[in-house]
Amino acid sequence: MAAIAAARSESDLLDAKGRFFGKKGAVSGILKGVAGLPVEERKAIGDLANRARAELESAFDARLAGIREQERGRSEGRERIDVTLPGRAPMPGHRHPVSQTMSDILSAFRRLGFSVQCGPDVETDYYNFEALNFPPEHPARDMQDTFYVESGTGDLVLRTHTSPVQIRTMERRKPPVRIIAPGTVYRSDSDITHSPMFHQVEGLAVDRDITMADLKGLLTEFCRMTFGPTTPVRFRPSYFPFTEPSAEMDIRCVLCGGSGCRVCKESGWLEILGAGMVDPMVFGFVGYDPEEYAGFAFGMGIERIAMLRHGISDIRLLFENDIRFLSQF
Ligand code: 2NM
Repeated sequence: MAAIAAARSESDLLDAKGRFFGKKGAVSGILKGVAGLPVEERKAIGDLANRARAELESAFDARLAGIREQERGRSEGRERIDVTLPGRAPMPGHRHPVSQTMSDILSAFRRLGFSVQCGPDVETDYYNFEALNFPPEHPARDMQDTFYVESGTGDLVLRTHTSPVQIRTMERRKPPVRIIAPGTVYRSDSDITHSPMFHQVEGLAVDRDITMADLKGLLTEFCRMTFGPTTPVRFRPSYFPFTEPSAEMDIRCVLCGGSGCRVCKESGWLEILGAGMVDPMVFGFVGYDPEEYAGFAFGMGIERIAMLRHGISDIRLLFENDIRFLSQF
């Protein structure tokens, strides 16, 4: 009884039980001895021994229940949940500002009737330059400006624009065509406004009676959807090898409202995109008859638009992936 009372844990108690009730235990010895006693003593001693065993067993059981109860009380104290503690806030991520801007631009053009087309990042010289009417000595083809891929044949490049997607689509499909080509493009250029890897959306519409008025109408509507319904816009003449005539489109400076600031270089206007009527030479490469069809095309840089939207002054911030910077958008 003293050993039972002294047990502090379940394993103490089981040790004690083993000592008395085990094969060579004291109680087991007494019970075994009963059989060898003279007949006249056997019944009395046997009864006493059985009573002692029963008492010890119920004392063990009671102590075991007591120890378990104590242990439960201890662990409840230890493990109690403090429901007044503040919760663990989830840390949801969000889309990169360039991805957000890309999605918004694609949504706008989808609403205007365009469907999305994609193509490879590694292109042939033919699709990236030749079919787009770049002359053999055009400066954009220079090793300084274009990333060439070591292919043995020397005619693979990292695409410098997504226009090759338009060529590939026109090769496969007859007009009418209304597509936009989003994607990653590469140019060997790096400073606060240029990254060697950036993103573009280009668009193309070809049909029997497309005119420059369609180009102006569509792109004006796009700018109103993207920059606000009263945003003033203007078109300026420009030049691209693959369009004739060509234009650049500006919006009223979103930062100063036109009065002049550092971002718009005191002009009051921000350049948003390049555009033009597809050059008949390009139609020649894809087998469209320039007498039957006309089209317009345009292209814009996504990082530039994301930077204007959020007032970001250095393009490299977009690609350093510092979460303290990105989580602001
Ligand atoms: C621009 C500006 C003007 C353009 C032209 C074509 C194609 F394939 F149809 F000839 N795709 N994209 C284009 C025209 C792109 O980006 C500033």
